[in-house]
Amino acid sequence: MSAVHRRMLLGMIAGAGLAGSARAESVTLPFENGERPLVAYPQKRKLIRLTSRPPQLETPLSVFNESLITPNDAFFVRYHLAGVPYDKIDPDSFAVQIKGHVEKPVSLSLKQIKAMPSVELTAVNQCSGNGRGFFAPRVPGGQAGNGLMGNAVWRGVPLKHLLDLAGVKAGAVEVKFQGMDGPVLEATPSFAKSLKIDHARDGEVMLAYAMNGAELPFLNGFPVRLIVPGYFGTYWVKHLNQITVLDTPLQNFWMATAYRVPDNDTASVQPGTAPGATRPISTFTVRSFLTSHLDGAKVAANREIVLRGIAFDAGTGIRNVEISRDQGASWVPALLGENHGRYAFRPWEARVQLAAGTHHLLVRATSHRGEQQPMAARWNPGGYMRNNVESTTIIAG
Ligand SMILES: Nc1nc2c(c(=O)[nH]1)N[C@H]1C(S)=C(S)[C@@H](COP(=O)(O)O)O[C@H]1N2
Ligand SMILES: [Mo]
Repeated sequence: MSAVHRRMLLGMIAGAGLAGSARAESVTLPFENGERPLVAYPQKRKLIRLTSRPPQLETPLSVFNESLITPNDAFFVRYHLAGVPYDKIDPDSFAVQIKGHVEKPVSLSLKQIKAMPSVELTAVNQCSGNGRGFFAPRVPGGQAGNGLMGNAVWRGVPLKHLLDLAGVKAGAVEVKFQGMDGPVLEATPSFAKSLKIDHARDGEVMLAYAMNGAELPFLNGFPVRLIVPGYFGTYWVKHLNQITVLDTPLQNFWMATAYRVPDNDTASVQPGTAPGATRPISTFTVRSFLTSHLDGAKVAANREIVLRGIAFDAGTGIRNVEISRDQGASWVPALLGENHGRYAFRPWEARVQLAAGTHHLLVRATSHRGEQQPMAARWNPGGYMRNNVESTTIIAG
C-alpha cells in the first residue's frame, strides 16, 4: 500500500470516528422528528446526517441550486451495513472478479480497468427512499427529506465489455453484484443485488471509477461502483469487487424481501394497506423541484422574480415543466435549460410576479413518455418512489 494511500485511509478512519462524536449544528426537515445534525465526513462537506452506523448522509436542497452537477463533497451517502470497508481497500491490490456462468473467470486490477476504453455519462443517482420522511401514514426506514439524490458525470467501462471478456455462457439469466462492505453481525445478509442479463449487457450499465472528473469519494464507492442509469440507487453497488453471472435468479434478502414495490402501474396501494403481489423496484418516477427558493422564502411583491429548478425521469427525458400558483387549477410552462443527456437533471426556469401575500407554488414535470407527476402522493409500505407535485411556499411583500 502506498504511503499516500495509507495516510488517506488513517485520516478517514479518524475522521469517521470524529464525525460520530462531534457536537454538531443541526437542521430541521419539514416533518415530525425531522431534526438532524449537520456533520462533515471524510471528503464531504457538512451534510444532513440520518444515521451514523452505517453512515447515511443527505444533501441539503440548497446544493441543487448551486450547480446542476452535484459536487462530490456534497453527494449523498447511503449504506445498509455498518461494516464500511475503510481499512479493507488498497487500490494497488484491488481487483474485480467476473465469474459464475462464464467461459473463463477473469480478475481485473484497477489499473487494467482504467486502461480499457471508457465512456462518460451524466446521470442521476437517487435512493428508492428519497422523501420517505414525508410519507403519511409514516413507514419504517430512513426518514429522509428529498436530498437522497444527486447528478454526476460518471466515467468508467461499460459492463458489457467486462462480461464479454469473461464470455457469458448460454443459459445466463442474471448478473449479481456484491461490494466489499459487510455486516457487523454474521446474521445480517451481505449486500448484493442483481440485474437481468440483457439489462446488464445493454451497453449503458457501467463500472465507474470516476465522478465529476475525480476518483470516487470513498463513501460513494471507491474505487469502483456500478452505474445503472434510470434505476434506483439500490442497484448502484459500491466498492464493487464481485460480478457473478447466474443461471438462476438471485433470491437473497435484498431482491426477494427488501426493495420490492406493489406490482401495479403506480407501484402503490391505499395508504396503510398491504400490497398483494410485489416486484423488485426498478426505474425512477418523473420528478421536479424548485431549487432557487426554499420553503418560506421572502421575495419582493409585484416584481419579476426568476424561479429555477430541476427535473428528471428514468431516461426518456423531460418533455415539459409547468408551474401553478392556484393549487393546480391552471399551469404555465417553464423554460427548459440546457440538456445534459436523458439521465441527467434538466434545469428549468420561470419568471413570475407575485402580489403581496403568501403563495404556494407547484411544479410539475412530464416526461417524453407522457408520465406526469401526480398531485397526491402515492403510498407503499417501503416508502419508495415518492414523486408527487412539490409545493413551495413563497411570501411576497
Ligand atoms: N456496497 C454497497 N453499495 C450500495 C449500498 C450499500 O449499502 N452497499 N447501498 C445502495 C443504495 S440503497 C443506494 S441509494 C446507493 C447510494 O449511493 P451513494 O451512497 O453513492 O449516494 O448505493 C447503493 N450501493
Ligand atoms: Mo437506496
